[in-house]
Amino acid sequence: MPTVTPRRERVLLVATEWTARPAPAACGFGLEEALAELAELSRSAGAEVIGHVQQRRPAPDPATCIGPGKLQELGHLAAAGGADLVIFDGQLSPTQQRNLERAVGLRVIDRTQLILDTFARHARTREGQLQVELAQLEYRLPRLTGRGVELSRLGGGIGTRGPGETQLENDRRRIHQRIRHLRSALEEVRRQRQQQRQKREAVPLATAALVGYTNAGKSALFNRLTAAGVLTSPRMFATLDPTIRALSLPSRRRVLLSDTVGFLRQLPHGLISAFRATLEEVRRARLLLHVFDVTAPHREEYQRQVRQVLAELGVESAAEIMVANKIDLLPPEDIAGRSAGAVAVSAKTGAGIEELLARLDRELALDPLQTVRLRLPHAEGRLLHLVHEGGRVLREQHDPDGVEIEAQLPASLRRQVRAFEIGG
Ligand SMILES: Nc1nc2c(ncn2[C@@H]2O[C@H](COP(=O)(O)OP(=O)(O)O)[C@@H](O)[C@H]2O)c(=O)[nH]1
Ligand SMILES: [Mg+2]
Repeated sequence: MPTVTPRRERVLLVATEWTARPAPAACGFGLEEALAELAELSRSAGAEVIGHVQQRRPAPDPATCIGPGKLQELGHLAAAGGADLVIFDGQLSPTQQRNLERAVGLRVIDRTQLILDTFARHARTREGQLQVELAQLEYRLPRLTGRGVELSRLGGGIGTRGPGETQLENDRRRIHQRIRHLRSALEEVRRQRQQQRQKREAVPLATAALVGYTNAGKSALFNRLTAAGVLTSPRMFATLDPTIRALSLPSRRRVLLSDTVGFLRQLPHGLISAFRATLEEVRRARLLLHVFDVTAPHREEYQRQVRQVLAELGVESAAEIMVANKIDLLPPEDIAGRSAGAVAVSAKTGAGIEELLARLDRELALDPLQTVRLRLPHAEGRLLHLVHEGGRVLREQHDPDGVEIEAQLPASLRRQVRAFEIGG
């Protein structure tokens, strides 16, 4: 029997820019960048992009987001290209979404739904899966309600009102039930995660975190690196969390590597809190591997977005290694020009991985952990915070004048608190 591969969904993209609205601060995304990003996200969700429509206008149309002319253009494109789905950049109200679906005769979703779908597909931890489902349901609820309003307005038609409303009520009740269930399951998973972290932290190992814009290839690189670095004592670091692994560097030094998600501009609300938990690992990292896709036309813009997320997380002092990924997609003569200052690698072929491991080794050697005793006056709250954030506090004793601390600090951080060291 011939194997059947599911056909990829054919999608049309719509990017919009509202000229009467000031662009959100620090958002360097114009129409071009927004389209490129949307195309990448769509492909990552398994779709085939068959075309796009752009619209620049003072403000969105309340009923259909884009204007009537553009809507017609979209309809023609969809018919001509045999589209299955339309994806809008930005957010659609439930009403706009419904009106658009009716006008184009196709399913229409917005960037938030696309992102939720992508993350649902890629979520590897139980916590991630629960959180994404929760965000998806929360997104769906008001959209159900929207249809409820519409149905009751239609009212009267035989067989529409009663059963329609009942069905909606049932749907709503089921969703609320599921949401309650997900919330309590999440609480349990978080508790376990906290316990795991405490166990991990009992072993003083440096953590390196992979950061980088969505699709840069962090997870691919995570798999490549952890396959390359032989795990010495797996039982010791066994963890339920598949996004953290111990790996052993050429010097035999061991390091915990963590994969992350959530580096994306304008993240859907429900997901922000989800990623806070995962990004906690980033805040604890001594070293960041900032991965970018060398082939992405707007890679500098993506790097800025990543740095902005890092700044929001309060991560500013960790050392950073830039990693230019996907060099297998470039002709050899173009690689050096596009990866200046970065380690050039391919997670796919394994090219450059040895160099990356060696580089990691060197960076960690430059910043070894040292045990120190400090006495910080109360006025030095900022330094106390730094010590907690960047080091591992072994003992802490408060008295009326200040606080005495014994901690393991990276050498770089120790230099900042040298004035407060005491003998011991
Ligand atoms: N050609 C090529 N594709 C890659 C490479 N690394 C990752 N990819 C692809 O890029 C996409 C995003 O990778 P993923 O690891 O999920 O990115 P993440 O969002 O940063 O974790 C996937 O389709 C990968 O197969 C690489 O080195 N070369
Ligand atoms: Mg990933």
